[in-house]
Amino acid sequence: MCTQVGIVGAGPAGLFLSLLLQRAGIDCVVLEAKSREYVESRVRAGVLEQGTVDLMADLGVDGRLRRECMLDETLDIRFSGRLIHLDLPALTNGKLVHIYGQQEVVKDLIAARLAAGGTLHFEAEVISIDGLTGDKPTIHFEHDGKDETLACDVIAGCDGFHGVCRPAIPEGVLTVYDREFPFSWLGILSESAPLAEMTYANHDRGFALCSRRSPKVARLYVQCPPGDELDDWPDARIWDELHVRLGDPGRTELQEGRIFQKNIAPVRSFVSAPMQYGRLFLAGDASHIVPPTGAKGLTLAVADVRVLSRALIEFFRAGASARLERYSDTCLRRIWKVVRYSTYMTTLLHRPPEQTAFDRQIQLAELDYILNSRAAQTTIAENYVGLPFEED
Ligand code: FAS
Ligand code: PHB
Repeated sequence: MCTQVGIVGAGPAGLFLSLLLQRAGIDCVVLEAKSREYVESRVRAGVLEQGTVDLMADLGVDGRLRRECMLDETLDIRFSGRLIHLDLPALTNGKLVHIYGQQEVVKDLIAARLAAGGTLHFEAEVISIDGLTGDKPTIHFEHDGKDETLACDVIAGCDGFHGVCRPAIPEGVLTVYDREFPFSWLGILSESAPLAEMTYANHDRGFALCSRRSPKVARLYVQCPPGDELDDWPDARIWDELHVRLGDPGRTELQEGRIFQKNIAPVRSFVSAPMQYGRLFLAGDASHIVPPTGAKGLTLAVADVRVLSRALIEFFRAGASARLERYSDTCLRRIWKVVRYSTYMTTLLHRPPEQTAFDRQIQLAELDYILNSRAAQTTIAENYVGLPFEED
């Protein structure tokens, strides 16, 4: 088998890239280790920046999103019995965010890829990649019980944080920047009406967040110790902590319901640079992880592949490699700004176990400053709705 671009991974990065290349007439093959059912049911992100929505529209895959998504025009932060209410359009000249589950985005992208006759193999686990410094790198994968090989001109490593592509880059090439926060996020989906606004809370007992997937499905998170497991968090304890941390001790505001999805995810910032090595180009979580506090992981994956697709189109059409050569630098400018914002919001809203009394006072002073400063609120709002895409 051979193709121009071998794409490892059918998450948002790999799927958006495949559609952008396919539209440009560039042959690509997507190899996904998991089943279609698995990737379409994996609950993760929920906030889409306008740039991502615009790209879906540009690709003609936004029909269901337009019908089913919710528009978020506000962002609330609760602390010490007080409320910071951000009116996003007022603070950002009319911008807002869309709420639409990542798994729904993935469904729409897969449907579009298959409808267009694009090659997308599920349960095709990439075992290794090699020949990266030549002009014909190779992907070795298992599919239908057979060992397969895919010869490529370029490999796009879109295989997430635990994939095989980043580790294929030799020792000494990558610089890794890593910060693991001393807490995790327990996330649930519940059959219950969410709060009216996207609501973050900084409480003495820790962080909490109330988002949503529909008017009848709430997406809720609580900060928990890094070693916790789901067994440590029976439903009753989750609701207790949500009511207290969201400032609803009387249990009159936040509606409870059947919890039908639970997961615990670590909170970390991770960036590996450069994002390319020979004919291998990393995109999305394969290269970077941002704390979910900023709701930016999916957005960053999309931003990477917008840059990569433009560079690959120039490379295959004109034989020019200037954009490809500066791919990593172009993406990292945005990545670090988003890591900065996500790290700031994580530090602002969480209660680390070793937090000193001094740090707690600084945190409360920062929240009080934001409450009374339009400039501070504008800064948060413009990052939350999304920075302009890097024009490379
Ligand atoms: P992905 O991890 O989505 O996709 C990589 C794909 O590669 C997967 O389908 C995987 O199966 C496949 N793969 C891996 N190894 C392979 C191999 N050897 N061969 C073939 N295929 C292979 N972001 C937010 O913005 N907001 C959130 O609330 C949020 N919550 C999250 C919760 C969790 C539990 C996790 C893990 C992440 C969360 N994120 C969130 C971040 C998340 O949305 C990612 O940023 C996003 O999925 C990145 O997309 P990709 O880069 O495509 O990586
Ligand atoms: C979500 O809806 O999943 C969500 C919203 C805001 C965040 C993180 C996740 O900061």
